[in-house]
Amino acid sequence: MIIRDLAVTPIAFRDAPLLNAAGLHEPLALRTIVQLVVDGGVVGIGEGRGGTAVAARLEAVRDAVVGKNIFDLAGIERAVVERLGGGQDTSIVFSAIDVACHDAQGKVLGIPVVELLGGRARDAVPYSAYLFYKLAGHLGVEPDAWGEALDPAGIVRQARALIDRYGFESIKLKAGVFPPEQEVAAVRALAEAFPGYPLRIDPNGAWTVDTARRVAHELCDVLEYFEDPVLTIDGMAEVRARTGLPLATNMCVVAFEDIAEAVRKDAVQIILGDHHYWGGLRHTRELGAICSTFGIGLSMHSNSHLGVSLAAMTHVAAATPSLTFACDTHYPWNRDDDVIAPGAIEIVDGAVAVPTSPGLGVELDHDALERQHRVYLESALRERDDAGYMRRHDPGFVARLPRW
Ligand code: GKR
Ligand code: MG
Repeated sequence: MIIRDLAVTPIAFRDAPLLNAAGLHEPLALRTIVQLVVDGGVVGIGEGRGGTAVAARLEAVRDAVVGKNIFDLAGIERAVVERLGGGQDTSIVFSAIDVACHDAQGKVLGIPVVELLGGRARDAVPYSAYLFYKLAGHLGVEPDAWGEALDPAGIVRQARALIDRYGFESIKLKAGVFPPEQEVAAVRALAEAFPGYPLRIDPNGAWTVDTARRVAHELCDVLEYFEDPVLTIDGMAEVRARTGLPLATNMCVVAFEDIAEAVRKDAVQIILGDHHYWGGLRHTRELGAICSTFGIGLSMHSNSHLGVSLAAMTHVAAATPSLTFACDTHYPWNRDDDVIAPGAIEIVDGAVAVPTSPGLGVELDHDALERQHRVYLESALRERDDAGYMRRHDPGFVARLPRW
């Protein structure tokens, strides 16, 4: 089953004015859709990070990938690394191709991707309600239907809306936006409004060790885990030593070579894997095995994404026994502009049922793909710039970490 072509389609889709430590989400978010055309009319699809740089790197590896067999993932990875060099930018490119290869493999064999990854550890994958501080609407336009969330009452309202619609059973708050006391108050309000729900807070390294220690003291009775309170492995090790709270990261352990130091220093008790960064589905399964070896928990990070990624995340999470936490997803924020045919994948009772049809179990809606590609072409947006957009809202904003 030889790859005959690789089509790369950069897309843009609507996003809400969500706040984080780096700034403010722009009106459009970016992704890249890849289609691998294989012998016999099979087309494997993948979704990866957006922006011109990623699309250009994918274009740059096309001739290295064309002619390879979809089952030769190691050979395809070697060819991509030879062309681009190692490192995370290359992992990002390979992972989109890896997902498309898995989709094609499943279609050829008539089995879902989860079976290719070793079989299901679960039939449905739980996701968490991913809350953000949020402006009422994008700059210069009318408020949107989500409403404003700038204080504890707004955050509880947002949680209620997400839980009512999707049935989520755990909650994550993106923090690092307001002074920590305000964010502690928001988590306390969530604990009161949703008793017994596992809660997480993630300020993306916006706090010093002292601030993190203070927040840990205030929230230790309600947090399931504390995500990236500080930036570095050493900082995380210090917070862990001083608080005993389980710490999670998608910022200081982002590749296999970071794991040894984190283990040695007991800096991280949960790694947030993400196949888009960790080199695809197979390597994410391997991450699960390494985490189990060292007694580290595994959860899943997300970024603004659409349904091809949600399907891939669901298959790999279902095939990874050690992934025992509800995964993050931005899907509720972005799904209105999805490029997959509707009906194949849905969050119900806080979880996504693992698709049972061949491959990823989702198909591209080619009209929708063309529509979102046009949105990309007609927009000036080529790379994500949360800080730049934030400065249009607050000219004094400096994306400095740690901030408090
Ligand atoms: O979408 O603003 C966001 C998030 O902050 C995202 O960019 C992070 O990568 O969700 C992510 C995280 O957990 O750090
Ligand atoms: Mg995070």
